[in-house]
Amino acid sequence: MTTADLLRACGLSPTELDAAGADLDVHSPCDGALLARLRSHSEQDAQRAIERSHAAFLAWREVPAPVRGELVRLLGEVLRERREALGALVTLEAGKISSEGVGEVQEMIDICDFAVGLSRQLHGLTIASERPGHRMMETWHPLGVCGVITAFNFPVAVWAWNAALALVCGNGVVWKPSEKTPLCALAVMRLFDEAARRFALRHPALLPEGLCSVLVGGSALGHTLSSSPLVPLVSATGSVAMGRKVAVQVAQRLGRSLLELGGNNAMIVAPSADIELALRAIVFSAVGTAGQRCTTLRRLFVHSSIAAPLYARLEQAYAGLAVGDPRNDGVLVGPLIDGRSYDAMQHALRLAREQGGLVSGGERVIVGDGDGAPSWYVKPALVRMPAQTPVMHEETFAPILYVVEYDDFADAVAMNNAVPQGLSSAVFSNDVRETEWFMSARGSDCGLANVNIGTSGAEIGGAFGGEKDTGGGRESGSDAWKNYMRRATNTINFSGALPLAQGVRFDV
Ligand code: UN1
Repeated sequence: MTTADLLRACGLSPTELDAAGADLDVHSPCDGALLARLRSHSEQDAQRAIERSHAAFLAWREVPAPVRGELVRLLGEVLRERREALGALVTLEAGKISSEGVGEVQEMIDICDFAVGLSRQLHGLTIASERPGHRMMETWHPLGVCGVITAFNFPVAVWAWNAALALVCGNGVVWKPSEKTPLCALAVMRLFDEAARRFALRHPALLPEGLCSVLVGGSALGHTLSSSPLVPLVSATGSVAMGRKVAVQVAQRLGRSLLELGGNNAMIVAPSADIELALRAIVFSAVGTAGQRCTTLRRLFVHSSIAAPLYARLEQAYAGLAVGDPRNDGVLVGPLIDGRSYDAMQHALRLAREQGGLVSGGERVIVGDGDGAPSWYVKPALVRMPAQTPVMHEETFAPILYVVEYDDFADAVAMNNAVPQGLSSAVFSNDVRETEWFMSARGSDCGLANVNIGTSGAEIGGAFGGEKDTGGGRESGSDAWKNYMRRATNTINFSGALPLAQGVRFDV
C-alpha cells in the first residue's frame, strides 16, 4: 500500500493534509518524508471545543452508563475493523515496528472491552450509619470534560485508555496529541465519528455533537486545557517538565490532574534467574520501540556471579538486532522520533563515558536513500557502568541500557529506588525471598513491580502509572475509572427523628 492509500484508508483526505495557511509540517521518522502540512488550531478553537464538549457532557451524563458503554463497544468494533490500517499509520508517523503499531491498536480494543464491562459496574458503597433509621451510601457521578494530553510514543493507545473510561463514566474528552503525531489523532477521531454514527442509528438523539474532539498544535493548546475551569480533569502523558507545568496550572484552579510522566526503569537479575527468559525480557524492554517507551528498561543490575556470561550474551543479542525501516518484516528497531532525540542520546553517552562507562553501540545507522528530511536510526547502546552514576538518574528517551553489577540484593533494591522516577521495575529470580522482598513495602518503590517479566508491555487490566517524578497517576485497569468521576456521599434518614452525628444536642 502506498502512503497516499494508507492515509486515505485512515479517512484522511488530500485537501486536509495540505491545508491552506498550514503551519505544521508532519514528517515520517521512517524516511523523513513529508506526510502532511496541517493548520494548527487556535486558542479560540480550543475554547470552543471545550465549551462544545461541556454542553455535550450536560446531556451525556444523563444517558444510562450501560448505554454509554454501547458507544465504546462500537468504538471497539470499528477499531477491530481498522486495526491493520491504523497500526500502519502508527508505524508511519511514530516509527514503531509493524507489530508494535498494530499492538497499540489492540491495546485500544482491549481498553474498550474493559470499559464496556465497567459501564455496568460503576458502583459505590453502602455504609453503616451510626444513627438509627439512617443509611449512608456513596454514588459516582460523571465529572465533566476530560482534557487528554498525549505523547508521540503512544499516539493512539493513551487516548483510548483515557477516552474509553471517560466516555463510559459520562464525560466529554478534548484531546491534545503530540504535534509529532497529529495524523494518528485525526484518524482516531474519524473512527470515533464512525462509532458515533453507528450509535446514532441505534439510539437517535442520545449522543450530543462535540462530545469528543482533537486539537492539533503546540503547547499553548495544552495550556488552554490546563487552565480552563470547564475541564475538571487533565490527564497528561509526557515529560516530567511538561507534567510539572500542567500540574501547577491545574492546581492553581484546584482542578484534578492525572500524570503519567517519565520512567527510568530498572531490572535486577539475581543468581537464580532463568537467564534465557531474562535475556529475552531485557532485549524487548530495552530496545523495543527504539527505547522510546516510558516503561523502557534503562538500568540493569546483575549479580556479579553471573555478570560476565550474561553481558556476553547481551552483546551477542545486540549485535544481531535488525535496525531499519520499521515497515519491513524482520526489523526490530525502528528510528528515533527526530534529531533532538539523537542528540540527547549522544549527549547521554558522552556523559556515561566521562563517568567511567564502557559503551558499545549507540552509533547512527543510515537507512534508505535519504530522499526526504533526515531520519535518525541508531544501534542500541549497552553501557557497562562502574556504579550507578548521575547520568543514570536521568531518563534519556533512546535505547541506552546501563549495566551495573551488584553483590548484595539489598544494594540492588536500593539502586532501583535511588532515582527520581518511579514507574516500572522488575526482578528476575527464582528465590521466593528475593521476589517477595522486591514486591513488599521495603522493595521496589515503583507503581509497577514485576517478577520474571520485563518492565514494559503492561496489560490494560492493571492500574498503570508510577510514583515520585512519574506523577502518581493511575490509568487503564483496576479502579482507575474513579479518576474520571466525582464521588457523592449520601446520608438518608428514614426514621421519624433527627438525631445528630456524634451525639450533638441542638434542641430548637
Ligand atoms: C508508555 O510508554 O508511554 O507498558 C506507555 C507498556 C505499554 C504502555 C507504555 N502498555 O509498555
